[in-house]
Amino acid sequence: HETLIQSETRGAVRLLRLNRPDALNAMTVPLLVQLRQALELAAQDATVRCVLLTGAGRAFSAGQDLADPHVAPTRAPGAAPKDIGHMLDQYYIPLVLRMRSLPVPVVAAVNGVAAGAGANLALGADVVVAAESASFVQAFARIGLIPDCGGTWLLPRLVGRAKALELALLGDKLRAAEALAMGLIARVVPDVELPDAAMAIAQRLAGMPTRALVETRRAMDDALKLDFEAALRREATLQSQLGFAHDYLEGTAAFLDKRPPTFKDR
Ligand code: T3D
Repeated sequence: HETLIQSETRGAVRLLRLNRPDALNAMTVPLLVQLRQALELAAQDATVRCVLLTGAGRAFSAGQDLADPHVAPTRAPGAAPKDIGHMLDQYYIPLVLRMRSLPVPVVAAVNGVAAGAGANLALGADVVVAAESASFVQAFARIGLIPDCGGTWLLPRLVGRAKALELALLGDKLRAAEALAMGLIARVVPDVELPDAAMAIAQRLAGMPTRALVETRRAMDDALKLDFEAALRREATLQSQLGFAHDYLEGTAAFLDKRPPTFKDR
């Protein structure tokens, strides 16, 4: 079948590239299925310590393929409307949950426009790096939908209610520099530098204590629904577990011995 997700391994980094460049990497059912499978393979491969997600061609992803017969409203008179919630339940939600719970950190290298589900998939990564010419579009309201793939959860947390609603309601194209300025993404680099810069971040993360990184993501997400004291106690529980793990012993020993650490927990 068609390779809609290109997968490459460089050291401990698994690079996954959305690969429908002629359609701006718009998401179809086969693409969503292949991406989920690729994430599952990365999750199960103990040699993978970071996933780097990017797009082929000039876009990261234009979001749901609006011409896909699975979701496109049938214009023929009398045709039954399609339940796009079913599409979310079947394909998008498992994909996004798989990414957000991956046992390794996820870096998104946003190489061009990221619209709709494509934008929110990228924004759900742990570290989002964008090319200067990249942009983010909450395209949903323009076609009569609400932000999905976690947009309603992510946007207000990342940029606050005022900016989140402005982005979601107007659906304007947000340039990478503005996205950075409002705290939506972590870093912007010149276009030609994006592949190497994102790979360098991914390689650094891959050399770090994976389990601690993943617990950091989880603790931060969990803390959003806890009060301050509960967050303190949850930190203590997780810290207690990490304190018994190999990487803490190795990290402290390497520090005291003034040598580079070799982490292996995952
Ligand atoms: O439906 C469900 O299952 C629920 C889930 C929904 C999740 C969603 O993602 S909803 C949001 C879907 N995405 C959009 O609404 C974005 C639509 N696209 C755009 O707004 C623009 O194309 C972009 C901002 C992404 C890029 O603009 P630009 O000017 O760089 O390119 P363009 O000329 O508009 O697009 C180039 C081609 O790609 C064009 O086709 P053509 O004229 O060359 O034959 C365009 O129609 C096509 N294209 C772009 N986005 C999509 C698409 N074709 C199908 N689906 C798309 N999403």
